[in-house]
Amino acid sequence: AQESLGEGAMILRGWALADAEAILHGVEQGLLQSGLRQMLTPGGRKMSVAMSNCGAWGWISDKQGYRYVSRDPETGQPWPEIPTLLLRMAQTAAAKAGFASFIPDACLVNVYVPGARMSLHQDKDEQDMGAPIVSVSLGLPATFLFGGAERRDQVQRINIEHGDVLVWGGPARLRYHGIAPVKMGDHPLVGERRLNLTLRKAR
Ligand code: MD3
Ligand code: FE
Repeated sequence: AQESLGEGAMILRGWALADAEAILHGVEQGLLQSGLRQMLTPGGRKMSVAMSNCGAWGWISDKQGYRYVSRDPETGQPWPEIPTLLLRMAQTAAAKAGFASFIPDACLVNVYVPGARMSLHQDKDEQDMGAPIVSVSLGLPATFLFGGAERRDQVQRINIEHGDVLVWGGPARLRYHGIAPVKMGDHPLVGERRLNLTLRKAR
């Protein structure tokens, strides 16, 4: 099933379900090399979401700001590779939403325990705003907050579940968005957490 959330935004419900276990395994292999960490905002506050990356470029936040870097600052090593199945799944999802030839070079791994949240923000650190972002959600459900082009714009609440894939491009690419505090629960495959994988073209 696919639903449009307005121009450029599409939800592919259950698109990742069949591959969820293999994708989770691939991502967890990478986390053995580049572990999860709670990054600091430029203002010096610890984020509630734990993060890591895979791909040629990884997104980081610290007191210096937000940016993409080719090495994990914790290890000094390159980030692990994007699991092949995840990469292919993101490309077919992007094509389905109308974005052919999407070549992600970055995948941010977000892990939410109950209570973790992501406040309303725009994704502006990528060089090519013509490329979409594909997001894959695994584990506990969440309420996705989808705003407009301005922070003050009204916010839609959208329930996102295990296996849902969302594609954001075109006019939706710079819309404000966030995640409401994740509720307690225990997912049979993923446990007491929510994973979100966002595939991006950073450079
Ligand atoms: C809409 N992550 O990592 S993914 C992020 O579930 C982020 O962890 C959330 O926002 C999460 O930056 C939401 C969905 C998403 C990602 C990028 C977008 C929605 C977007 C860019 C533009 C508009
Ligand atoms: Fe975002």
